[in-house]
Amino acid sequence: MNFHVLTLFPEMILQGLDTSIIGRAMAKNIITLEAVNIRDYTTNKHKKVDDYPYGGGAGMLMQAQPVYDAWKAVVEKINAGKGKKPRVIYLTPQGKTFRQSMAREFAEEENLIFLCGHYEGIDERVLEEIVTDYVSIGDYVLTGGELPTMVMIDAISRMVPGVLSNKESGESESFSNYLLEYPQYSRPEIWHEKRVPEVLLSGDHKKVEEWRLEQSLERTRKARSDLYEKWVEENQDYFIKKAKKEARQRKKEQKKKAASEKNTCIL
Ligand code: 6GU
Repeated sequence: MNFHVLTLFPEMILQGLDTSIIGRAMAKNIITLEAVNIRDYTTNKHKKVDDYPYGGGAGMLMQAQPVYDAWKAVVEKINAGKGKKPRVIYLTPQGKTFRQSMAREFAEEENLIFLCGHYEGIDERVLEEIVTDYVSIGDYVLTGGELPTMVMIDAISRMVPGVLSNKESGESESFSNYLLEYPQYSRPEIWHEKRVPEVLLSGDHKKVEEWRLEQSLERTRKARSDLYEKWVEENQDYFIKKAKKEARQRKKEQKKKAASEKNTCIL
C-alpha cells in the first residue's frame, strides 16, 4: 500500500506517522508514505499558492494550478502512463464521515492520494477534475487536512495485511462487531487500593469471556446507544440464551429454597 499526500506541510505528515506500529510497517516496506509539497509545483515566481476568492469573503483559497500539477506528477510517477487512476481523497468537513468500513475498503487499494487543503479551501475547478472521494473525520472544524489525513492513514494501515502482528490483530476490536472494548488490567493485582476484578484471576476462560462481553455491552449501551442497538438487532440469540440461562438459575434457586424450607419444617 502506497500513500501519497499532497500538502503544504509535508514534514507534519512524515513526522506524525513514523513512530510505533505505522513506523514499523514503513520500515518493513509493507506501506510507503510520500509527502509532496504543493508549493514545489507553483509556476508563480514568488512561490505563491493562494489568492483571494472571487465574489469576496474571508480568507484565501488554494489555487488550482499548483494542486493540479502536484497531482499530475504523482499520478505519472505511479502509473508511468498506464493503469487505473488512483483514488484521490480530499479532506473536508463537507465530506462523508470516515468510518471503519471505509478504512477497510480503502485498504484494498494499491495507491491512495490524499489532498490536504488549507486556508479557506481549494478552487472548486481542480477538485472537480481530480477528487474521487470527499471525506470528513467528524463534526468539528480543523485548520487543515493534515491531521485528518494522518488519522485516515493510521486507520487504513492497520487494515493492511502484515501491519499488525497476530497479537495486535483487529478482529476482536471495537467496530468490527459494533461493541466497544472491555476494560483491561495488568500487574500489579492491587494499585491505589483498587483490585483487579476477581474473575480475571480465576483462570476460568469461559467465565472471563462472559464477563468481558457483559462489560463491552454495558459500556456500549452507556456511551454509544446507537452501536448498542445495532448489536442487539444482530445478536437476538444472545439475549434468548441469557434469558433461558437465568430462568434455569431461578428454578434451581427455588428448588433449593423449597428443599431447605421442607427441612426446617421437619426439624
Ligand atoms: Cl477532513 N478537514 C477539516 N479542515 N476539518 C475537519 C475535517 C476535515 N474533518 C472534520 N473536521
